[in-house]
Formats: sequence, C-alpha cells, structure tokens
Amino acid sequence: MKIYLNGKIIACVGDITLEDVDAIVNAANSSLLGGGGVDGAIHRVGGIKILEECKKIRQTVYPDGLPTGQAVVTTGGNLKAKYVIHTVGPIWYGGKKNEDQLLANAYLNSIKEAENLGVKKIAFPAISTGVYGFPKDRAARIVSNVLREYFKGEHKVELIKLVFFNEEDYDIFIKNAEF
Ligand code: AR6
Repeated sequence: MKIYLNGKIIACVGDITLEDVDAIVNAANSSLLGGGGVDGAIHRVGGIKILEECKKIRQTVYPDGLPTGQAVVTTGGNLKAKYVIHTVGPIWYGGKKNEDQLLANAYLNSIKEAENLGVKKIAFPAISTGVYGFPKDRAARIVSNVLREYFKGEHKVELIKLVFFNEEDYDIFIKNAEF
C-alpha cells in the first residue's frame, strides 16, 4: 500500500468488490448491461438490483448507451459500498483517438458524481487497462496528474483509493505515478 497527498490517495492491491468505501467505480461499457473483468465482478457480487437500475438508466437518460468518459450512479446492491459509479473508459486505439483525455474524463466525471452524492470515500479500479488495452504506465501518469490537480483545488471527496488487481499492475502504477 502506498499513500499520497497526505492520505488523500491510497494505492493498493485488492478486489474492489470488497472495498468498504462510500462508492466504488465500475469500468463499464456503454451498454451498462455488464461484461467481464471488474464489471462482471461488481455485478456478480452486487446482485441483480444494480443491473435493473442500469437498465432503467438505458431506458431513460441514455437510450443509446453511456458515452465514453461519462459516468452514472446506481446503488451498491449487496456490496459494502452504498453506491456504484459506472463509467466508460476509452478503448485504446494507439493514442490518436483522444484516449488520454477520455480516460481523464472518466475519472473526473466519476468524481463529480461522487460529489453530487455527497460521499467522501471512493475507490477506482484501473479503468481501461484490462480488456480495453490502455497502456498501464501511460494510465498511471494520466490518473496521477488528474487526481493531483483535483486535490489541489476545492474538493469535496476526501479519499480516493486506487485498487489494483495484482502486484504487477500496482508496481507499474507506483513506478509511473507523478504525484
Ligand atoms: N477488483 C479490482 N480490479 C479488478 C477486478 C476486481 N475485482 N477485476 C478486474 N480488475 P477491465 P476495461 C482489473 O477489463 O479495460 C468489461 O468487460 C483488471 O485487472 O475490467 O476498462 C466491461 O464490461 C484491470 O486492471 O476493464 C467492458 O466491456 C482493470 O480492472 C470492458 O471490460 C480494468 O480491466 C472494459 O474494459
């Protein structure tokens, strides 16, 4: 575990579905109807209620799916976390399709949703760095810069945990983060 910015950021190894924070972020896809990776795990542990709420979001605000970089909220179902913030990270196409900015947007819009909920402690998985193929070292630089800037300004969220699924991903983050 590594602590940054006076305890405002914690990077650690773990399973995000077990995190005891106010809200966990899901690396979803634009369908919001589930998938593999961390998305599959969150729906599996959180239960059917989350999927039902996602379906409702699709029927109302986002009939064409959640655009990349945006975020929406459901309750946490059976998870310890009270809420799940679902965001869609960019698919990596080589870096010329605005992937960096879209990844930053996914983090920032998720934080915005947390602020709207009035919650203080949230946890993120390493969005886009699995199936979506975003380079992990590059993601570490982008995410650390986005979060550093967030905490520099006026901020309502007090703790952001970055939960890596294995030691290797955690190490890549630690080596490349620019706090
Ligand atoms: N806790 C924490 N991190 C996890 C967990 C977990 N339980 N399970 C996996 N990870 P991915 P993406 C890590 O592929 O790249 C889904 O099918 C994993 O090791 O879950 O944004 C969605 O439905 C990796 O580091 O998300 C989308 O279709 C990170 O979470 C698509 O994948 C993200 O990997 C999204 O792809």
